[in-house]
Amino acid sequence: MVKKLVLLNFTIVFVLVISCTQRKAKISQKPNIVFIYVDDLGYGDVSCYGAKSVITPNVDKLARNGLLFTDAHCSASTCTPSRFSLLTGSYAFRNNAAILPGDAPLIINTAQETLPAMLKKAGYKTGVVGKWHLGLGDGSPDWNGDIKPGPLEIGFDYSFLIPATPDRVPTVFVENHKVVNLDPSDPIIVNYNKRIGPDPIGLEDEELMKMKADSQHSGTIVNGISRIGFMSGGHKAYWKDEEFPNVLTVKAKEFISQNMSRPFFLYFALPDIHVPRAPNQKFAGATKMGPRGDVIVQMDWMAGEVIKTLKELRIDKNTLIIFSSDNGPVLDDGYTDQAVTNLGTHQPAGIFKGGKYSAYEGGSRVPTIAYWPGIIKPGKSDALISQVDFFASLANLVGQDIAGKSTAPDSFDMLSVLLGESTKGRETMIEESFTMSLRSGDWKYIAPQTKSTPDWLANKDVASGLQNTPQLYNLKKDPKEKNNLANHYPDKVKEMAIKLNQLIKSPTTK
Ligand code: NG6
Ligand code: CA
Repeated sequence: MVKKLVLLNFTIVFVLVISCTQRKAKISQKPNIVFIYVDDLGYGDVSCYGAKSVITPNVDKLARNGLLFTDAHCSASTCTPSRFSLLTGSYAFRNNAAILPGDAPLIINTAQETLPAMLKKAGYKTGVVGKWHLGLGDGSPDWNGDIKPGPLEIGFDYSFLIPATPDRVPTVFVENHKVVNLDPSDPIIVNYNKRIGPDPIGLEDEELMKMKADSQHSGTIVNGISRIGFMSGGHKAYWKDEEFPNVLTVKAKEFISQNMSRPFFLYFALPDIHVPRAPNQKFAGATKMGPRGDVIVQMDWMAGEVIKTLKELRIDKNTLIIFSSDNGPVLDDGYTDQAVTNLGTHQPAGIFKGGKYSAYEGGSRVPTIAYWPGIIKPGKSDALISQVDFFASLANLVGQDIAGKSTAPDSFDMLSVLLGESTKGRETMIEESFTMSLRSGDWKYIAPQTKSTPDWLANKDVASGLQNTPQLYNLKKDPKEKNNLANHYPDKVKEMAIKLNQLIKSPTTK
């Protein structure tokens, strides 16, 4: 028996060594890396993960010809924490990262090595196009001057941003250090506490609005949509939400074609399918689900345009594309936009419970595809991985040594899993929400809630997973997290609570 096990182990290691060697032989130059990061896209929201009411041909093509993950996770069930982990390789709670207002300072320490900085060291040109939501500036950003520090100070060579979220002011694009189309005679002022300036606001001027909003989203009205926060000035710089797909896709394509002759890293952070959902007229009515369905189609088109560009430039065979989402799905997130009424039989989180904001699997288990023609064999992987692992995995891919450093403390090198050479994923993984959960083998432990949650969460129709007592689920037998077994297995609960606390206190280094 022991001999057999040793032999099996040896075979696994041997196969891994062979496939790594084969891969190394096939790769003659460093690949470009394109990370397509969708906002609020749930496990069941694309057709390759089972959606029927919306069809996503471009994402499906990636899945058909790449590796589709069934148990891959963003690190948290909200945006800022997930993005923080992705770019730093560190769990967000280590930095107390939570959903940020639109005038928050940059939360990534500029002295810390980030994913783009690491890739830059490896010779990559690095760019970010799309939603940022990691703060800008070191106090309040100077919207009328140089907005820094920001992406350029943490390792990106180029940035074109929606500064926070589409539902937060300021509703302007920021390119590198400047607001795009800023008119100096109409300076931008942003305030998250009180109304400023004469512009209409949602609480008073409902007749100007394209869609109804809740009270938090009833600040300044821009483009017929009231936002979170108040803003005055910047009228010529206002974005038009319906133009997001065109504007951002053009910027992504430009970045790719300008850097096609060298290795590049593009972090393409799509604003869809976050609220407010205002599809371009090309996509309005594309599904029977209303705007939420239509912007899934829009998102698919944007992904498709980037894929097409790589093909046209004949660099697709030397580009690794990773497709994923920053948190699970949500229907009503502040605007009345038919997401609830027109849902029909669509299951945004697939079979899983919960979604955005939730401690259940629907909060962080998201569509994830790795695509690299000729290197990644098409297939499915059930390995457990987290986006926090992309840092160490990509460092290995581009030959950067981050072992033993304080860089990316929570990131495991999962390159062989990402490329489909191994199915051995993580043994343990933290899922962050308004509490903490631990995955370990077949088990999932959800810690009792200790922190208070925002008032608005209590009124939301989401299974938040927040309870005063521990929860324990056997995901293999109960993937929908229906049967809390905590009372049946007190020892397991204790063991997992201890393990979770250990991991929270000190990161397991790569
Ligand atoms: C919440 C907003 C929600 C969304 C979220 C951030 C309220 C009531 N809700 O605070 O609409 O903007 O923040 O979403 O204000 S995320 O995907 O960027 O995390
Ligand atoms: Ca999000």
